Amino acid sequence: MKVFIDGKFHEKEDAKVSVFDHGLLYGDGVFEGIRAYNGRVFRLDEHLKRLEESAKAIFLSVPMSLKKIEEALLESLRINELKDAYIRLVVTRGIGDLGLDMRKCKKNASVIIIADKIELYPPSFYEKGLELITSSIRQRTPDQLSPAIKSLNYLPNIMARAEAVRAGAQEAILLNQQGYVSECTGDNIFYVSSGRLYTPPVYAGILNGVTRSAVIELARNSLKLEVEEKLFTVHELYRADEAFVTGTGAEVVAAVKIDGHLIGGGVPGPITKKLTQTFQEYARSSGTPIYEEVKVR
Ligand code: PXG
Repeated sequence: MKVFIDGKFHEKEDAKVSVFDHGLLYGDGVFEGIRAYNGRVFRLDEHLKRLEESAKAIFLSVPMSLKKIEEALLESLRINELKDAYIRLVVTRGIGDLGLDMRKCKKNASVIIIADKIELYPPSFYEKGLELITSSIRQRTPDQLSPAIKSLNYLPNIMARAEAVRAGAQEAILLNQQGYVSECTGDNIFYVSSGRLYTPPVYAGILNGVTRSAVIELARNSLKLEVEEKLFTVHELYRADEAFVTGTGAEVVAAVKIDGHLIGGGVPGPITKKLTQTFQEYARSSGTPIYEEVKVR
């Protein structure tokens, strides 16, 4: 495997950053998790735009243009001969001294691209659905650091995920400081009631998920379903007909048990199944081609 760091490709064993990189010392940096399906990168422009916005929010000047990052990302996939892949794009603050001051990072920020084979979740995940718990860890408030920034600070999410695993569940729901549902540790959340879809709005304190946006579009345009972004509590989840989570890794997967409550009888519901299938077909037939130019008429 070859890893891109600041303009050069390195073998996996030699792909290293300095111990003085503020990404390591302070989690000072931003990232994206991106997927390629069948030779095409899914919603690359949206991921690059979110990266740019995250970077801007933390005064991180990305040392490459988005066009150059796109080229490097596609080249990473080609050099590793990948068609279906998971891509981790990271921009760290770069090398500084042992102080918090970002001005001490004299060297440019570092751009890292890791393109790896995708580790698919087991099929039972999709057939049976997931169990979720509500985490004791709350989503941070937007006045601390906006949850819309995909930064290298994932410790709250990691701790919440560990809480889920200890409880025998797969994902954890983070409530915001007002007690409303925000999102899961690496996924956004939806529920279905009387044929309508509901998901927390961005102001609930969520990452504006690329999969979430695609699912909202597909639900409205392809499946002709109504989708409402609104604040809700776990109570509405417990009494929902169906619930599911969305994310780059998981795509669309049913949540069938939440805090011990069975959702929709404890099996994936018809709308979730239809959305999972519609999303998978869409993801496998759209996106930026890795190996050939798009013919423009
Ligand atoms: N919320 C949070 C907190 C996330 O980290 C999502 C929602 C879903 O967003 P997307 O844009 O992926 O639909 C995420 C995304 C991993 C991994 O390695 C995690 C994410 C993405 C890719 C891989 O666990 N989180």
